[in-house]
Amino acid sequence: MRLDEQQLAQFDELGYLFLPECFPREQVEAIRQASNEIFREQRPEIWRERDGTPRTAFACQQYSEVCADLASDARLVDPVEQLFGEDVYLHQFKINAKAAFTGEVWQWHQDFPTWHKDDGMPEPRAMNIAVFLDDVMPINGPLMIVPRSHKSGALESSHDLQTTSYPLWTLDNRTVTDLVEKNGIVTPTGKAGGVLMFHANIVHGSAGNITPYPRRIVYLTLSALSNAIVAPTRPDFIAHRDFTPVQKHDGSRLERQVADHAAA
Ligand SMILES: O=C(O)CCC(=O)C(=O)O
Repeated sequence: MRLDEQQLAQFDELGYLFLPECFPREQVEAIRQASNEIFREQRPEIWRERDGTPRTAFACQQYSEVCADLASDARLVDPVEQLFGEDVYLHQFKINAKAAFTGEVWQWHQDFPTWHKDDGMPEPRAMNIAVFLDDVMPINGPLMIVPRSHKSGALESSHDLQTTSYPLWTLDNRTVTDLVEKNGIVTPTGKAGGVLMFHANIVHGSAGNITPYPRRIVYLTLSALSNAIVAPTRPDFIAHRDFTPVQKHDGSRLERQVADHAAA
């Protein structure tokens, strides 16, 4: 899937791009079912909210065939390779659960400062590309993005170990207020199967989910091959050490999974 000139210009200007309806319903259903099985597992790679609800399943492409297929799906890998102009490797793979009623916040942050400070990533030549597994609505904790904030570069951040169970380098309220006064906030929403990609320095976060509607999103963090991390402090399941280029394939592998599932 290649981005056209207009999409490239939008990404450059706003720092994010939402591509609705990239994955057909049956494929999203296959990933959603895989995620249900994953979130039932008891494993160290599954991060939990403070009340024990699953928050994030890291590195599940290492044990779920459906996720492995998704981690090398050209629909996700192509646009990132196009933007960086080189091959990419998988820095991180995760499913964020944002569970109904109990899913907690992601504080305001940029991704690159965490990758840089915790993993020794040299440059912001990596980015998240995400697939919505549920309909993402204004009410169930959509990602909130401050458009154009990537143009500010990496901002000062502090290590927040308290707000949620997951440590993150976060921005202070003054910084966020200034950026929001200039640029506003957008919440890309849409049906399951939509794809959202955003720049490593875009300011973003999400509120808690007190609705009965879960908001599961799969994130691939793809890094330019020339930008491999040099000083990882986090476990391998959060910051991968396999710097080989993603061997991408077209969506037929997921289609096959759907067919196998239907035949079973
Ligand atoms: O899933 C979310 O709501 C936010 C995730 C996020 O900000 C991140 O992984 O950097």
